[in-house]
Amino acid sequence: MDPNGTLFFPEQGSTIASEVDLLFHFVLYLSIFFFILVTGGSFYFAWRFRKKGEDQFTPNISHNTSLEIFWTVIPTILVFIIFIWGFKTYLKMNVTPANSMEVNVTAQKWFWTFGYKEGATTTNELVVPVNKSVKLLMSSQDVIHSFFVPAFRVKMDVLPNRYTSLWFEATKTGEFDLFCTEYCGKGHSEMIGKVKVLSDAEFASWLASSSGPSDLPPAEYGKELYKSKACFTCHSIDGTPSVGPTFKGVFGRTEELTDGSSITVDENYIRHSILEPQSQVVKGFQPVMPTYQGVLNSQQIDALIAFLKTVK
Ligand code: HEC
Ligand SMILES: [Cu+2]
Repeated sequence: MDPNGTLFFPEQGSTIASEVDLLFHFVLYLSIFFFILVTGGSFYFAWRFRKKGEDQFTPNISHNTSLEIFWTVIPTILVFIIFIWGFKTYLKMNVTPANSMEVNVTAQKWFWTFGYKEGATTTNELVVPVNKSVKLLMSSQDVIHSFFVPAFRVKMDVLPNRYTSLWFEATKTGEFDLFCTEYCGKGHSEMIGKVKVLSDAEFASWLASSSGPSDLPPAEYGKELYKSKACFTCHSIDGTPSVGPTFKGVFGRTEELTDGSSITVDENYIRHSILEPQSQVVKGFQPVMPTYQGVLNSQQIDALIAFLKTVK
């Protein structure tokens, strides 16, 4: 199997990938072999023993004990091989190595948030070191999502109200696709991210620089957050209508709310919209904005407000 991927498989990026592929190919080729043997045999015998004349009699064969034992024992052995092999691989994928680095994963409509115990949080980008086992402790804020990194051959449902976990060890640096594979509403197809695998040194410096406060000017930091915290998936900055109101000219705009009242967009309203989005819903929109409580700290909210003021 080519580690860079084939027509049918993405590249192999984790320790478990080649094992999963090997088992898959064993089952696949074994099935193809028996498919050809059985269908080919059926056609051959139908032709070989076709009726050749009116006075032909078929011998009365009721069974053949050694043949029956033969075609029972061989498949049983093969099924056992598949079971034991599959179970061993399954155990390996499910038992997290003790020295794993832990990352919290939060899924919500329609993005991923990753939390590191050093304080860094990222959105839609999981950053991990190479050659180190990583445990993901995952939960959802709303509906069922599913975490899938094809190159790592790992996939696990992410549920509300309970933790699920998975682990992997990346074997090469680079960027790998991350998908949500449980239909979770109309933004499901945009719930995509990246796993960025860095060398040990790069990871250490990334973690150090991402954990402290940012030294960018607030409006620029806010623009970065607009992209990295997935605001852009629902809010445009050029006036294009989307799932949420456009940010073009948002600051100072008068907004009609679903409860009939109207409000002028100011700092407090924006802060409120980010932390408690369901409490004031803009008329003409669905109440689908997720809360950013616990995702954004106050410095980040300040930066977003500064950025929104510049979007004209
Ligand atoms: C899943 C889609 C979605 C995401 C992601 C999202 N929003 Fe929203 N947002 C909405 C919707 C829908 C509304 C309108 C309904 C409402 O007011 O709750 C809204 C409303 C708002 C409003 C009020 C706008 C107005 O015109 O009154 C602000 C401010 C806002 N969002 C900021 C943000 C920020 C900042 C982010 C990123 C940190 C973000 N949103 C991420 C969907 C989203
Ligand atoms: Cu999802």
